[in-house]
Amino acid sequence: MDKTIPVPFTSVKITDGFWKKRKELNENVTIYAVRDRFIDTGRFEAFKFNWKEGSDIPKPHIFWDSDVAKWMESVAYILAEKEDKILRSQVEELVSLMEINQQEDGYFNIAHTVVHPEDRFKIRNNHELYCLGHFIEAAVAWKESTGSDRLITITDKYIDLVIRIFCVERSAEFVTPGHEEIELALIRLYRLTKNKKYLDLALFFLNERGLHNEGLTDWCNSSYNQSHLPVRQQREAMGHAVRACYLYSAMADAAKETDDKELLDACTNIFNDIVHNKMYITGGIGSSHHGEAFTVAYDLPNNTAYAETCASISLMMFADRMKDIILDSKYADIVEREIYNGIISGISLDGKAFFYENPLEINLSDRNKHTSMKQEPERLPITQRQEVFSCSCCPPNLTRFFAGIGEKVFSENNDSVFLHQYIPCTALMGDMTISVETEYPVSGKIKINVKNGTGKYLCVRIPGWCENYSISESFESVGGYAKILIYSDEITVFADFVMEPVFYLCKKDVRANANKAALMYGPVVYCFEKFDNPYINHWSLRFDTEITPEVIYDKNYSCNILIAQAFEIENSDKLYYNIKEKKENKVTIKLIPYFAFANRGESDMTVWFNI
Ligand code: FUB
Ligand code: ZN
Repeated sequence: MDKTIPVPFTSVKITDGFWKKRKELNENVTIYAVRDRFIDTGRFEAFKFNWKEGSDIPKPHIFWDSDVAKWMESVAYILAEKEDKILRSQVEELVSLMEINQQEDGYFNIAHTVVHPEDRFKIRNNHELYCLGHFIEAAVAWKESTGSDRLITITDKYIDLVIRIFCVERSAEFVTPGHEEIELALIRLYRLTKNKKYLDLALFFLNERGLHNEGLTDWCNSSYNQSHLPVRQQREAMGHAVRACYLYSAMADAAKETDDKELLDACTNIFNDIVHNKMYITGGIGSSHHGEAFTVAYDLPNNTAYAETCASISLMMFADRMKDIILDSKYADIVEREIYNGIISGISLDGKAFFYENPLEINLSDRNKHTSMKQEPERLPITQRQEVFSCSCCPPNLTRFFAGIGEKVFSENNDSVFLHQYIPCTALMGDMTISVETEYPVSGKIKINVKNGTGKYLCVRIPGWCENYSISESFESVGGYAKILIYSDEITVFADFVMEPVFYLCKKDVRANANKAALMYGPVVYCFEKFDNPYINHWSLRFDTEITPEVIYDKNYSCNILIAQAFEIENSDKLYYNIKEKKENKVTIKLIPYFAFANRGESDMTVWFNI
């Protein structure tokens, strides 16, 4: 294994550009917007444990705890860079309520204490261990950011109870969690504390999965929560996409911590299955609403794409972990695909509203067409983002993603530092300081200054999309990275990963994309919105792939837009007509970054065009 360790968010300061704007929006708007919706819906109030049958406050839901935990984790990352007394005191207030309401034996779960205590550790899909996992992640981030142990103390006590009930007494009515998350969280806690009991519990849950005939219910097969096989025998991505990728992330972590090649082999096979067979060009995964799940290879419909925002975040997490175990730039390439497309399409440009599902095509005429019926037969994704959902897992997953993005930039080992994501920043690694300047993803020009790293190597990722590049220093190409010797106390490296609009085709097995192309510029996927092309139906176009689209910077998106050439078929008076009567007109089409769709009202949209 080629192991590296991510340079922590506490050591990386984002200084400029696309991500600085996104981070500031998160800190100034989104974190408050999500908090306010969580207050309105009763998620914060629930921490008072004061719900009773008949009371007029909202009834706590089984995984509200996790929504708030992710919000707390987000605040931890924010506080590492910038003091915010309001956010800090709100988290401290929640922690105080947790201290007060934690049960004597260590248990902490709101719904399973005040709503249905009789179900404690009885129903596998009830998310108790999932919620604990998110509290553990919040506890780790809170400790790393603020130095406070308060959340760690709470979660440690609860973990001791879980060890007793699940591993020693085996008195719970299931063996492994119905929604994975605690496994990766425990390994995070182990890495922070070096306390082996956390790693052992994570390994217990991983090793027991698939051995107990669990998971099969009246509504799902055991593969829904990846319990169909022991984890080391799994080769394909199956089931609920977020559950799956949280599990695969933990498997990668465990493989790394224990040098388990068999487990790593399962991870590499599953990763390849996802990216070769089951992933949208935007990085979206889990193509079906039914079970929020992976289906079969090449089933990637565009207009019904589920592609949950959390699922993209979870694949980014999996890929990001793999990049720290295997020296192959394809892993950081997927992180990049996610962060510029399938993750951030989940949030509006004003930072206040969210998509849970991220379709790749919208045809408004598909809605309300069954005029004689009360309900549409087909379920389609919503067309405008919402401020909150009854199941609101995605918004706080986004707040923690933006706040913690710094940790995705670098990783290091004894002799090298790896630059994976091109984000303007300064990072401190011991005595070494690295600063990155770039307008990425507007351009692929990067300036990297390294101080006090003499004798080490700087390895910069050569993006998978890039056909032409230059690097100012001599380098050796290793695993898709340019490996450059840092030969003096200060060196400055200039890299130019030439960005050009590129038309992409899709493997012919994907029926939805037959004879179609999508446009990318660097890592960014583009889309057509009728809003920009008001008199044109996207399905009546044929793109002229011989003419390279024009690239124009648009400050509304902090990104480029593309102007492409196409042919539009002329309409006919007749429903059916002889092909000899076919006429086409040249048209100019404006395309915007996919992540920015649905920010100006409802509109037809597509990522894939006829060619
Ligand atoms: O079940 C908890 C979260 O809600 C999942 O991770 C999401 O997919 C949604 O089901
Ligand atoms: Zn979600």
